[in-house]
Amino acid sequence: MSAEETRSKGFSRRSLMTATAGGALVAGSGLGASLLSGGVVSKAHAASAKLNFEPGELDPYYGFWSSGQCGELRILGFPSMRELMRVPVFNRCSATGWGQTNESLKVLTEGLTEETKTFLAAKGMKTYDNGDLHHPHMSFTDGTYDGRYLFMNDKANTRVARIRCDVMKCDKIIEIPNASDIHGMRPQKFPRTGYIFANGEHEAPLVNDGTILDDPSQYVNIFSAIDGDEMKVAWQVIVSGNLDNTDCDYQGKYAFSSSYNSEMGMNLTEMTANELDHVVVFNLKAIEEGVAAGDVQILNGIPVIDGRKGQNKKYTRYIPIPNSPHGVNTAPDKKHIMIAGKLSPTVSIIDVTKVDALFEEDADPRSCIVGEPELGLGPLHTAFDGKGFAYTTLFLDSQIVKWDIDKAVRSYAGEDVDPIVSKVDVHYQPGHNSTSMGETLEADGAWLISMNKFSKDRFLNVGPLKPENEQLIDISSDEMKVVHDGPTFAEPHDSVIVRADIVNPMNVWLRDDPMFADAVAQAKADGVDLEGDDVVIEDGDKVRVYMTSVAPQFGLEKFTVKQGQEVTVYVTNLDDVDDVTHGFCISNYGIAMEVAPQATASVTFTADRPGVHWFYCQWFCHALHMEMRGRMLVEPRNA
Ligand code: K7E
Ligand code: CUA
Repeated sequence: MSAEETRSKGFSRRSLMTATAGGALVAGSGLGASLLSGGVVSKAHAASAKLNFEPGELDPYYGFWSSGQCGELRILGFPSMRELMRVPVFNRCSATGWGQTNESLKVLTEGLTEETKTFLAAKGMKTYDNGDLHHPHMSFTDGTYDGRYLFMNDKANTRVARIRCDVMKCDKIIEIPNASDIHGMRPQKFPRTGYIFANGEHEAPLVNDGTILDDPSQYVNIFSAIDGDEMKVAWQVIVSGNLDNTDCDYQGKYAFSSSYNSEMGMNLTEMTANELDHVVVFNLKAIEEGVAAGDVQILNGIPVIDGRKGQNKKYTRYIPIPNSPHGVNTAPDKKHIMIAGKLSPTVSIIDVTKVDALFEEDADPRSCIVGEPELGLGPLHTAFDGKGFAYTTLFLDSQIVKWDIDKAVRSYAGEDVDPIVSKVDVHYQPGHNSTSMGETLEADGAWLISMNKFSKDRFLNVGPLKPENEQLIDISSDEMKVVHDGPTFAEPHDSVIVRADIVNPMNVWLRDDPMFADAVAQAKADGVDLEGDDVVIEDGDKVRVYMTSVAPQFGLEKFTVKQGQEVTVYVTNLDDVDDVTHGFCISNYGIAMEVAPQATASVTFTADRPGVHWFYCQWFCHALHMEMRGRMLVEPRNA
């Protein structure tokens, strides 16, 4: 389905065009006139017509929302803004058992460094149970979303995660060694993803073992390229300055990271002293060649290249940018990259066709800047409509500014043109904004979401902690129109809006899914048929309980274990009907998990509390859902 058709189901531009061609139907009406002047307003009508959704009507887009310090990914129907699902990633989830089931613990632990595992084990923890998820982005093929994966960062504990879009579950989480606090993160756009580029935000000693402490001159920052298929760090680059956000070009040649605190200051005054900070350009081919040639140090198994300012190699270039730049956003024109000035009222426009020249000797590092429009106070992030316009959030002005990229370039070249098209007030203090398909070559210019940090008076008061406010803006005409306020809990930073036809999740699990391959292998070793047997296998101090579930019954009405035994319960949901998910919860044992149709889920715990403990289905599945229960009998140790 094309973007056009997706957006305008039921009110298609094509049928309008036909009507216009027919003439008399709309002659003289405002609609007819606007269509004749280019069809721009027809999109406004199409978009507005689809703002209100009838019950049961599906959205034309998926929204994938970060949740900041909640650590999960949220899926919305867009533009209705109906929250469809929460996918636990870096957080502990009470409903699904994420962080407790063996399947999720494998994902949460296998990518941690040995040092972190030791550190956590001393606290009795297997993994971190918090995260700070800022930037979700979908994998690309040839410059547009391909529906394979979503990738996201954890600023709190220096991790990058991947969600499989076929089941919408996280299947890989890796900690990034050598770096501190992954912030900006983007997948490679071309030819495919490929690399995931990840910025280490905070500077620290490269070997951070306490040998170097209060000596900032020895701190460094680390940029990482992760192989998104393998979920392994491919290489890293040491850079100067704190890395903030990142994006890459549509040629597959360069990545760009904004960098505040080029001063490498340790306090606010030091960090904001310079008028100019910089954007670091990473030359992917040169870095790959340097890694192949062995111009690296190997740290924690990763080849690390020195790309600091002043080294005279071909790996990086530093473009001076005013002032503490933040957002980095590549336009769908394949040519321009927008760097938001944050403390400067400007957005600096990099022309990617002029970046090759930066790597020649004695090149002026600002020769790739082709525009620097002054847009308003506190520019943070920029989105695009695919029609030559850019939309930048102004944090301090509480506005979105729509501006003309071509006019900004011409104005920088000396022509007397004003690039600003219009501004709209938002409520209040916007951070990221996203347009429908806006970070791809298929940007369709229908919608923009402004993700505002403060809601203040926009909703009923819920106490000192207020929700954020996300405002839906119709951008199909020059005048941007706020058409919906959406309160959100802490704290979506960023989002991507993906055409619904690109995303095709399954309705039930496949029995050979890798997510529960370990359970299948263990059952096989025990001679158990997961899809038929309900048995208890005692193996010394360990007990393995295999149980099927078909609404409204578990395969076992009771099982007996001894106090102190390590018990693993495997539940296989044999229902293969859409939406018949079961849960497995053992009361007063702190055990609960989700078992979706055709999945096997497992949980391991020590049966240290003797007595009768009911297990029950915690996912309402059937008229007899309350009856879906059984007993775990725990024999006292000395009985
Ligand atoms: Cu601007 Cu973490 Cu993307 Cu938030 S960052 S706003
Ligand atoms: Cu099974 Cu509720």
